[in-house]
Amino acid sequence: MSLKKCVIAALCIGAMNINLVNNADAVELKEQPKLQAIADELIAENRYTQKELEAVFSKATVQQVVLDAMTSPAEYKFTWGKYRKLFLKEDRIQQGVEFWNEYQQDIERAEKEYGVPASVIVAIVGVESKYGRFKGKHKVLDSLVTLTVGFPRRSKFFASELKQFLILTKENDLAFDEVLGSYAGAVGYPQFISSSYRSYAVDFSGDGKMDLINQPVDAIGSIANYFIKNGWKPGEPVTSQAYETVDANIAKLANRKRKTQFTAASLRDKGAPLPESISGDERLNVLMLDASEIVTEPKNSDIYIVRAGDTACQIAETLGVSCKALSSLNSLNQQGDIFRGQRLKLPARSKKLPAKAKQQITSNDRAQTTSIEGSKWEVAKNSAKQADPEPASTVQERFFFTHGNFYAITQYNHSVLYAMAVHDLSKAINLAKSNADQALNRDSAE
Ligand SMILES: [Ca+2]
Repeated sequence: MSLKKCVIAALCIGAMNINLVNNADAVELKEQPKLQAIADELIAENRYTQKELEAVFSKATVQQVVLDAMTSPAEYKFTWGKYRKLFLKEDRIQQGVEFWNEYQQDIERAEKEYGVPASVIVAIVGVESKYGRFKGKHKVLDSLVTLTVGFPRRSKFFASELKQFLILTKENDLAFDEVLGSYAGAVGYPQFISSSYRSYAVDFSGDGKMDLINQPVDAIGSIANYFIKNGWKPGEPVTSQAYETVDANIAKLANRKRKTQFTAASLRDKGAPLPESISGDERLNVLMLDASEIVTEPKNSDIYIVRAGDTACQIAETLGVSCKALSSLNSLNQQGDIFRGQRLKLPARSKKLPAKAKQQITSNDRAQTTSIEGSKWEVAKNSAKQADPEPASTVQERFFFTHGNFYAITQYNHSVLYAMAVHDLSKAINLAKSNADQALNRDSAE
């Protein structure tokens, strides 16, 4: 099938779900007005000649698999529970610590120079490419050409990215027909799209190249640079603690917006239990995630999910296991620091499980918190109210006070669920890293 026919077919895919192409077809630039328009701009800007561009596009092929990925309904059904299951896995946390250890000097240099926490930089690399393990296997040239000519709904966006990609590859001496990325054209460790690459990539390794595909150090500096250029405020938090219930006046303000909406002072006036460290003029949002997005885990009595107010030894006692064994199995530090939402592996029970504990494990399976929060957070007064019997409908949601830095993360990906996943992963990695460092210090002291 020629591409011309494909494009006409593409206009119908929503209604008819027909195959756009059976086989990858080479592109004839002159037959594609959208591509020729990009070419004309590049020629007018003296970046390419018509002949060069004809050669470029002759290497491009339309990929049905890219269109399938874009139109997959799964794309629009991501819930918080799915995000968490995908990103807050033990291996992603552990590999985050390994990545951090491997590039510690550069990650800490980025934190110092840009003011973006090391753990957030690591979490982004973890969420985006699993620390470089999955940088994408689609030819970016093919993906962007396919989406420009075959995906009308966002054709303008992808045409612009295609133009940026062609400039980028020339500027950075990259082989335009060899660069691989996601089906939407995002590349490298941080999965930058071409326009972000050109705007925010830095040569953090100092070798004269900005290479986000092969140089993790460049990715580290570029992610920090991206955040600082997109409103990251050094030293400020991302979210305050998750609340299961909040004052009715605050609940009325709850929304799903990315941006901050209210001053801390106005929220305090309405009864928000914000930490004193937050100044009155700081702006926040009241974000609500509903029950359909709250994670549900398979029943597994070998795992305990930490709730607000738990301590390691109290959990051990309730569940009839040894506190020492629990701490050792989960590599807890000497203070036994745990965090809300943490999944603790349970050691073999030293005595019969008390009925109360069985009940607790079951309720743990049913009702999960939506956020991992550091143990440093004081337990909210509001959470304590949970003991009161409440109608089911009032415990179907969680509230978060989000800060400007939460918005900065959503600049990377516009989903509030994405930002929450990055935030939670960063906290989990931070804790695992600090535990690993402490264990290392203990070993070397002995
Ligand atoms: Ca470099």
